[in-house]
Amino acid sequence: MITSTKTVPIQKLVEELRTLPESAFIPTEPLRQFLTQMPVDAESLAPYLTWDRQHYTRNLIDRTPLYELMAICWEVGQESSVHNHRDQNCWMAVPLGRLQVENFHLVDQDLAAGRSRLEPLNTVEMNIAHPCAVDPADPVHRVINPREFNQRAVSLHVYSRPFDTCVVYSPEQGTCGEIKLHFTTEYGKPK
Ligand code: 2CO
Ligand code: FE2
Repeated sequence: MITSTKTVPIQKLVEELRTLPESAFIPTEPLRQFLTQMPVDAESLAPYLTWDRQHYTRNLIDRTPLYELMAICWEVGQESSVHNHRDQNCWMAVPLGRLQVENFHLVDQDLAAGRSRLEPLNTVEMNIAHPCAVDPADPVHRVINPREFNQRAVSLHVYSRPFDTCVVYSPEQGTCGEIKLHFTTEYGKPK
């Protein structure tokens, strides 16, 4: 059986997120289900979509003290570093294309010494029907738009609370370090 859910404009998702109390951002499953029931119409994201052959772009849509919402644009073959989310919860929905999330277990890390050990856990696919939440118990991951998918992708990220730094890891070299995160556009305007 084919089931379809009507898409909503991004403004509708923003309105809904803004009604949520702090407690709605603590367990991950209810908000993941909420995103499943509210797939966003990719056309409504037009003001927030920017593309760069060198790096995925980060485009801020909304921010409150509780959460931030951004659109991330992935050219074919682009991927993020392996990274954490600073102990903040994260939900990702994919209004356009398909993406993989590769999850890792952090065995140990010494940030001051720049050393870490990671073990691969699993890889899951996200698409319009399947949003995902980062597992707070194993939050280290990378997002990949595999070359073989052969299409651009856009993901919507809800982070609660907002964060602007993260730790990036090299699983091969056993290194890690802190980086600052930057937006390409904010509220539809170049930064
Ligand atoms: N967390 C990365 C970022 O905010 C994107 S990878 O998926 O969460 O740049
Ligand atoms: Fe991430």
